[in-house]
Amino acid sequence: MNEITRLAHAHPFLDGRPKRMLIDGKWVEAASGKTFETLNPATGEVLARVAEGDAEDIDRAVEAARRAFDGPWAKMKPYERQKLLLKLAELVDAAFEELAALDTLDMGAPVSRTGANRQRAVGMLRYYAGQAVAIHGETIENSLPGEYVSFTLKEPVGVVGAIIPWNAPLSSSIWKLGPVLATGCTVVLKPAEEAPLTPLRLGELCLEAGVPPGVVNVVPGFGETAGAALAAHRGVDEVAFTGSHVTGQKIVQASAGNLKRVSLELGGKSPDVVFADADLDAAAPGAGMAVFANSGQICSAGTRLFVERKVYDEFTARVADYGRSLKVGDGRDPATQVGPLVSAEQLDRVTGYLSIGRQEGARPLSGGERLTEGALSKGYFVPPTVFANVRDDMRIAQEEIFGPVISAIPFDDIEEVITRANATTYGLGSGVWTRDVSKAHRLARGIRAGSVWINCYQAMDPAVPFGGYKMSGYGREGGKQHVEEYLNVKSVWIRTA
Ligand code: TXE
Repeated sequence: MNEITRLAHAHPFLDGRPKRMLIDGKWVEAASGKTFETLNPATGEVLARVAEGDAEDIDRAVEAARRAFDGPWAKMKPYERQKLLLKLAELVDAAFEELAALDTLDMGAPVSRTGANRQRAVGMLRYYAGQAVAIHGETIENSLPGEYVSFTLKEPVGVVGAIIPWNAPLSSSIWKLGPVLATGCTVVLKPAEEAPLTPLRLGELCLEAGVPPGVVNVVPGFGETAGAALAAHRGVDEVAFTGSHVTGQKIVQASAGNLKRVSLELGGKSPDVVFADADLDAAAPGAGMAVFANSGQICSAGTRLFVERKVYDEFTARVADYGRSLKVGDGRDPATQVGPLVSAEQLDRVTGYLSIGRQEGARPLSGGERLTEGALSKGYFVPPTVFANVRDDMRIAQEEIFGPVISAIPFDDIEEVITRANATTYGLGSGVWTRDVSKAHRLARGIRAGSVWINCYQAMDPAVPFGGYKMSGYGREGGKQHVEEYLNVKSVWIRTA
């Protein structure tokens, strides 16, 4: 951790080198020559100026990705792609402290969080390295009269446009690059404008690992320009998007021009259900960190905290105490547990919801206001907040806040809480805290969401799929299913007699 803290104070990637974009294996300026600033959200200081890609750069990158896809890359054996992924895993492992420090600087997450992600980042690449040599079709018995053999081939979809958010730049980038490299696709990666630095550094590591020119392109820029151009581009075969549901809807519309494939990992308003019989000592910090981790900027955060009425007052007080016990501050301090929000815009959004919550009649048991003492005034800090007196129909119980804000709601019985937990347009994560295996099982089946965490929250592994129901999107990341998202199935028939 000390090494990450040291790097976060004097980062070699911020040495004044221009932050260009990666197209066709080369670092180039934007065609327009434009650049934009990326800031440290803990201090408001400018970290770097970054080349600002737009439609013309996206064109160049998509062309390069197409050439690469049609070139020698297509003929590379799975074993060679596996070797590349393993090499990249090795380089990410070696540069891990540096990458974690960049995440902390660019989006604010504390080093205690970014520094704990090594296994996730490196493990993901190793997992996809394994998947590279596990891709196979099937031989299928058919019932046609005569002699026919039928089998399937799995083929890479082609050029992927990957659009990622800012809340976990390192792992979001790897989650897109892993299956691309495993399957033999090529990619144009569009980082979020709030946090482009780690994806650019990862682009350098891809080149160092020997990824051929054009296979991985990284084009930073804004959503309405670079992102929209990528989503609409007719040379792109698939868009893999992570972000808000509103932008997800735009992407689906933009994709219609050439009916490209789309996978969407969108927001959530996930229920976290605490029964009175649960181990409350474990559930209080568990339910707290289900929202306070990463300052609430996690799509699957368990923000609707349903608590069985008989322990509601006691339990919400405990979660509020837990929230108050967390150290909020600059993520570079190893003692910090909750960093700033990513931007002034997110700060406005989250503090807006804090006011809405109060106006709606909710009562903050902890937090509830922006922090402005001393050095915190320069950054975008909101403390862990627990709202009590929340009703299901309040906006703070329905809309994604994306800040460290829990809306705590009482419930009386199991069937009722399942219905209420499902009364949302989203369906990404969910939690259940109980010692009763029957209740746990009933909720695991009853909740309409892509993940159900029982007596834990936010457990993730490269081998386990993650994704949404309803307006939290479609497609899965992680697991074998993720690799399938990047493959086409071709059926082959051979008449043998
Ligand atoms: O998201 P956007 P923003 C939610 C969260 C947050 C809200 C707004 O509630 O408060 O979204 O955040 C690119 N065509 N999540 O504005 O707009 C953009 O450049 C193509 C949940 O940051 O979805 C960035 O790279 N691309 C979430 C990416 O989309 C476009 C994570 C995400 O930005 C585009 C982030 C367009 N028209 C926010 N407009 C999660 N699921 O984890 C923007 N982009």
